[in-house]
Amino acid sequence: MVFAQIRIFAPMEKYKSDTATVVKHTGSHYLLSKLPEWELFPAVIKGKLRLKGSSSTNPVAVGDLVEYDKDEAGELATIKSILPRRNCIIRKSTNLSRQSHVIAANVDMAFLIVTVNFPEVKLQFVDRFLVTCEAYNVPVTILLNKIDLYDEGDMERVEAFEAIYGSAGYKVIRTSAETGENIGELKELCKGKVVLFSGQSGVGKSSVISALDSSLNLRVGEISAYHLQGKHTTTFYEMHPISSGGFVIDTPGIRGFGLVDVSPEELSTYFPEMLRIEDNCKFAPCTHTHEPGCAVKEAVENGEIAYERYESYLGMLEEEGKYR
Ligand SMILES: Nc1nc2c(ncn2[C@@H]2O[C@H](COP(=O)(O)OP(=O)(O)O)[C@@H](O)[C@H]2O)c(=O)[nH]1
Ligand SMILES: [Mg+2]
Ligand SMILES: [Zn+2]
Repeated sequence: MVFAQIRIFAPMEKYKSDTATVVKHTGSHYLLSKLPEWELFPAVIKGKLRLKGSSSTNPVAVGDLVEYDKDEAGELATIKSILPRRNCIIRKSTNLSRQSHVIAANVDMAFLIVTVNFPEVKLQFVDRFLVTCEAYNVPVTILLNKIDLYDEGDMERVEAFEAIYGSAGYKVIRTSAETGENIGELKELCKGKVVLFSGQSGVGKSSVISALDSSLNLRVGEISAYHLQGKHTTTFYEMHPISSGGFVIDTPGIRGFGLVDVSPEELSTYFPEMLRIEDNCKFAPCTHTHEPGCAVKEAVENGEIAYERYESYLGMLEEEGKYR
């Protein structure tokens, strides 16, 4: 134990290794920290630094592990390279746009927050987000928030939502940032991890994060990100440490969620409930649209696969085919 302490606090030891995680991006500057330590220092990028083959608007994203050099004074770091990503969350603002944006990299878990009312959930958004998580290797859990607000009719929709996504294979947790329902469980899930919170504007991302750690002072009811997008200003993402353990990334107002590099041929493999059974289709590859002996269509007909999910699949298949 004594050895462990000496190591952590020895000053020379601290900057010996030269990799750190990007925790914030503001314009031309980045803030880095050697997680799980939380000691921030500024960094810049000199020249052009691009990931091979990437058409992303941001070469370095929050969560990226980077190699850096420090200047003589040891104050400003220069990012030299980005280490290979374990995973990332990436989107296009519209299907037509060529450029993509990496929201975060190397996340241990994404929490997708939804509400069945205030605002009403858009399944298209949900399914596109989930497909991206599957395609880019990010484990995802759905939080059904504002559970304290719902009347009987809303609760029926809560149950329908849970049935659809539960049978697809996703964990759905009911939460309330207002009453604290299941916030304790959420704290446990965040411990020792870097987690991302995403979801439509107004579902309670900032509120849930504030419920995890009230000292974070995140602005609730913030709509400025929405206005900023309208003015073509970049929105910035930021990581925060939470007192019960772990690091969270809040994402401000995302309106659309366009898929990046998901081909029509592989799309169904990103629907876990389709992936599980598509070996049983008579034809391979099978688009699960018109082919005879299609196991996916059969499962939709007998209710094993939710019709809503199949409909989302068809919609994405058409969209992705159109803009290739
Ligand atoms: N009753 C209730 N209101 C909530 C809950 N979570 C968020 N809100 C409210 O919903 C609005 C939007 O919340 P905010 O956290 O800013 O949403 P964000 O846009 O996803 O970050 C605010 O007025 C919050 O007070 C909840 O669980 N219950
Ligand atoms: Mg917010
Ligand atoms: Zn099929």
